[in-house]
This record gives sequence, C-alpha cells and structure tokens, in this order.
Amino acid sequence: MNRRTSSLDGQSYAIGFEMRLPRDWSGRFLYQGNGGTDGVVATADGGSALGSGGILRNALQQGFAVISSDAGHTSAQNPLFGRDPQARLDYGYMAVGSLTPMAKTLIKVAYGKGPDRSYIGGTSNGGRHALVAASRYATDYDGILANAPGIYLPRASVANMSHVKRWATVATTQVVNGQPDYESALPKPERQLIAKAILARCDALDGSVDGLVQDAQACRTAFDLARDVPTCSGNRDGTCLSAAQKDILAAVFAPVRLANGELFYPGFPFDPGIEQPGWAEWKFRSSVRTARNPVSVGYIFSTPPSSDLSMATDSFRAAAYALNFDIDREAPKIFATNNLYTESGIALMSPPNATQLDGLRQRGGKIIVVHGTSDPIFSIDDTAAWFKALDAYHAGKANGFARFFPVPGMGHSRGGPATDQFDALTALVDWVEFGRAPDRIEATSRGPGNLGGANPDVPSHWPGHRSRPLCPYPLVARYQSGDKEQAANYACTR
Ligand SMILES: [Ca+2]
Repeated sequence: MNRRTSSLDGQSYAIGFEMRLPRDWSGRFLYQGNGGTDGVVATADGGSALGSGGILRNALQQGFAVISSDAGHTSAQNPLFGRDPQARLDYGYMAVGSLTPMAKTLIKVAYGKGPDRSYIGGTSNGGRHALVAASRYATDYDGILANAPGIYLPRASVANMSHVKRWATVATTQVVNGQPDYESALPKPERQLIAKAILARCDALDGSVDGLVQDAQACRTAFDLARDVPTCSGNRDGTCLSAAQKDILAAVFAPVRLANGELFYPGFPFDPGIEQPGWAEWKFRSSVRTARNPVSVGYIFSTPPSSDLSMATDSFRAAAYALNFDIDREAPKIFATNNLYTESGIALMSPPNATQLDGLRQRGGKIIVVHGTSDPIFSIDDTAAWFKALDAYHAGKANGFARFFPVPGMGHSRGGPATDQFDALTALVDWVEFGRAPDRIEATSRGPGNLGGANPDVPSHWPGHRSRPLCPYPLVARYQSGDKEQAANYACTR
C-alpha cells in the first residue's frame, strides 16, 4: 500500500502487509502490532505478537480476521528508513491509520459485511502501536491490548543508552565474540545474588514463599540494595558486589533526570527477574547494538538524524555512540523538529493524549495493558505512572474502561521466573462484547512440555503447571488458603 519513491534516499517504500481471513469467521478484526523497529510482515495469526509465552489458541484460530504489517519499510531498509520523513511517520502511527480502513473494506468484500468488533493488540513496540491507536484512531477500535508497551519509547531508549558509560566503568571484559559486551559489569552469578536478596526480603510479603514477589510496592521499602547485598571487601567472587557496582546499580534503577533536574524517565523496581538472561540482553547488548537503541535513537527518533550512517552496520561505531552518549546533549533531539522532520520523534511515536483517551471511553472501548515487573527496557513504573495519570483524569474511575495487570518476575514481553502465559485477548473480548470486566486474568508458568514452549527462566523446582492470578493494578495477588500452586487460592486485594 502507498508505494512511493523517497526523494531523500531514492529508495522505494511501501506499507507491506498480509491479511488472513478464516472461513469460520467470528465477525472480529484484529490489527496485529509487531515488535522492534518493524520492517517485517510477521505471520498474521495474532499469536506471539500478543505477547505472553504464547496463548494456546491464537487469534486466527479463534476466528479473527487478522492483519499484520511491516509499518512502511522492509528489513533491508532497517534502520536507515528513519531518515525518510514519511517512513518515520508510517512507523510511528500512519501505517496503522492507512491500513485499518483498507482492512475493514477487505473484510466487507470477503464476508459481505464489515467487522462487528475491531481490536488492536501487540507487544513492546506492538503494544505501543496499540496505545497509539487508542489515542489517534479511537473510532476505529473497540478493544486495545498492549503488552509491555513502550508508551514513550524514545525516552526509554535514550535512558537505557545513558547508562552504558556507567556499566563500562565496572565491566571487566569489553569484547565478546567480536561484539562490545558489558555483561561482565554484572554477570549472572551476581544477578542471582541480588535476586536471592530480594526474595529474602520480599517473597513472603504476599503470603506465599514461592519465588514470586507479588507485592512489588511493599518490596520497595522492604528491600535495600545497600543493606541486603554484601559488599566485597576484596575481589568480586560472585558472593558480593563492589561498592562501585552498587552505586551504578542504584543509579540504573533510579529515575533518569536531566542536568536541570527534570524527570526524563522513571526508574525500575527491584524484582527477582533481574537474574534472567533477557534482562542482561537489554541492559548490556541492546543498549549498544546496531539493531537496537543506538540506531533507533540516532536515525529514527532524533531530529536531525545522525549523519553517521556507519552505525547501521558497524557494531563498534554503534557501541561508541552509546558509550559517548551525553543525555543532556542528545535528549533534546527527540523533542526537536525542523522543516524536513515536522513531527518530533517523541510526538510521532507516543500516544498524543495518552492519559485522557476520552474518545475511546465515550464509545465504550476497553483497554487491557499487561507488563512484566522485571521488564528491563520499558519500565513498569512508566506504565504505572501512565495508569495513575489516566485514573486521575477520569476521577478515579479509569478502571471502568482501562485495566493494567503487572506480571511479577516477567521480563520484557515474556520469560523470566514468572507465570507468563495468559490469554488477555479473550479477557478483552469478554469485556468489550459481554460487559464482563476482568477482575483477574489467570496466568500459568511454562514448564517442560508446555504447548507454548517451555520457559527456560522458570526454576526447575517450580511445578509444571503453576497458576496465579494477574491482578488489576494496584491490587496484589495474596495467598488465602489451600493449594499454593492454584490461582483460585489467591485473592486480588490491596
Ligand atoms: Ca511470594
């Protein structure tokens, strides 16, 4: 759709998509928002794109007509598409706006009528697409499902990059397999040490010593990094952290502020999911890699974009950009515009009235947001701040149309020592179409033999089919009585 030749780089751009239209159609339409910097038409089945460790029956199997898109550029055009103003806008929001009416028309041609109900859902950048649609395209959608959404994605990317120079000061190895790698700043044994210390203080706060910290709020005061993790008196040996490591960890988990004191991005809560490999992936590799934060910030979010094209392919150039990243110099670029780039990176990537959403509420639309407490790139505190602001705007009654479900232990989108398998799509349909508001969503862990694939981050001593309720924020799943492995024995309470 919208094929054109860019006057900036001479490349041919188009919005690529596929639609799957099941014979046994439920009357529902799903726009599947995809992750990362897009550029790939992922299979339009509404499965893994909706997040968790794989819902057992994907949206296509449930009878949805599903569209999936590359959001206006190919993988070969990633990430330099960001220098083309229109490709930037398509990635930010316009591809969804262009495709949705076309998809509804196509449904009408295929089935003789348009969709009864329309949904948009996705994870990470796909969750961002969903919340942007809740704001910009409220008349197009009845239900919004966002998992691990990058609500203010450019801020998260900038904040993550601003920590690279900190990690570098305590990293003992800087190059692994020809790639800059900072994981030696806090390798897995030391992260396991921290996870154990968090569990010692916080696991029992929910009434069940089970490796899950449901009461993340109480844990903020119960756990003290400085006090509860031993400080090395000699060399680091996996049983302690150096004083310098503790200082850096405290800074990385704290809110990021600019030199003028302005809050730029919220901090992160401590959670035992810090030990998962995915945590390290985002903190130590995505922050410096060609495919992730450096090129997103440099080419897609900044105005003007970086003129150094080598970062797109040269991992050491990308890492050098991250290592020398000065947040007070670079952050203003995501808010800047000029004659060529008339919308800033933050404006085109974020929902414009994220904390209001009157249009969606007034037409009876519903939103479910799910977010892992241990997400290392998009902070759950950012999502909580969004929800609190939305709730304040709606006079404490936002949960009449929007609910936010934290997932303890879960990393970015999935994984972590967590019950990360859940069917939030069915919960959303029940709410939109049958008026059954989700007071809880049952979630299970993925042990060996699970249909959604085993989750390697789940400790081996957890039973294979552990279930827990996900509770609407700010409620917490607290153990009541009976079998501790069954969700039914937990209540969502204050
Ligand atoms: Ca617990």
